[in-house]
Amino acid sequence: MRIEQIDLAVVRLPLVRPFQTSSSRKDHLDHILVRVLADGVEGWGECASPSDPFYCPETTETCWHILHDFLAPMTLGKPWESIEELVGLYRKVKGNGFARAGLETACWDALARSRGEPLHRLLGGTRTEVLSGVSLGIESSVEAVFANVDRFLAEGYRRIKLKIAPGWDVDVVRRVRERYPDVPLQVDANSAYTLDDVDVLKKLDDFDLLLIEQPLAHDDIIDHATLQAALRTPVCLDESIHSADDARKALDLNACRAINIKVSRVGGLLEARRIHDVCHARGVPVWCGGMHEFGVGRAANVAAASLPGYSLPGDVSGSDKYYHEDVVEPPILATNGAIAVFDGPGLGVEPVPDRIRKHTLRAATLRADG
Ligand code: OSB
Ligand code: MG
Repeated sequence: MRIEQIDLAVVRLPLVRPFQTSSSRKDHLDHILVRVLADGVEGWGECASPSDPFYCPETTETCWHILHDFLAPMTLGKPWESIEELVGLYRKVKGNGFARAGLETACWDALARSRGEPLHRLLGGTRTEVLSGVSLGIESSVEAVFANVDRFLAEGYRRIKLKIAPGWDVDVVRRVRERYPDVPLQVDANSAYTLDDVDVLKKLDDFDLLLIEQPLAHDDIIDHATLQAALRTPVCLDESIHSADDARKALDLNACRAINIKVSRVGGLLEARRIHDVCHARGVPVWCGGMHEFGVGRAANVAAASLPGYSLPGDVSGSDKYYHEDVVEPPILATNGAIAVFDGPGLGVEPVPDRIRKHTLRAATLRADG
């Protein structure tokens, strides 16, 4: 294949309800949609970076810069036969996983479409549906959390994840656990604690949690190993894992017992699959995380989560949890807490150009040969 053209668009969608984590609060999201044209076939990807550097170092603006000034010039007009070869064209680019994921996913989509095959088949997915949980933000009261839990359990979602932060942790989790004794429950701290907080974190052992996600620093695996040794609850890493090598090292150190694989965070589907493979070979459960992706990135997440090792329900919920109107058709929805894996070619959903245009803040087109 050979990429003839890359279109970038910063697209802003309002959120159905604001989302608050230990580090930021959002009422709309700006993601970059990437469209490649390769051998006359279109492919779509999404760069779902937050606009601020509070989850990880990347932002929408750094993604635009890396895509526009490095990834596009390094790939336009260059031949590649496989995604491994494509990624080799920009191997020199360090980090910047969200930016890389946007372009890489678009190339997977184009490759799959050029072969008339669904993306999950190219990846080696085995599941026909993926199990879906919800991630619930920090609220102004526990009652507001109860209302969210009630609503999403009624919709059939399989597990609840609560965002926690210092001051919004043990009491909230206790009250949720008391009210829902049997619900599969886990928590996500987005790196808001340190080893000084080990006594607080140990109290969470009482609530039969599936796991505690990224309690310590975003770039740490050493302190997490110390913490895991002190906890019964499995630690799950999110922010700290960017590659299969990171996953191998974290598992060798016993820094975690589960990994949240985000296609967006790890540079795309190829590295997501490699992380899956490392974990699967060791019997370590993985699940598919999300960054509130629009339909393009969400469809890529569904394809990733169709791999056999995704044994835990993920954060990939129906897009109606976040958006009134998504940018793709058909909309991605969960039924009884599961999302069907799409069987159309490529991502299996079609971006709707008019909707994308309506919400575009900035756009650029880059072509091979200038
Ligand atoms: O840590 O998993 C996270 C959203 C934004 C930033 C970080 C995270 C999240 C989520 C939402 O938990 C997952 C989703 O529903 O897409
Ligand atoms: Mg997380």
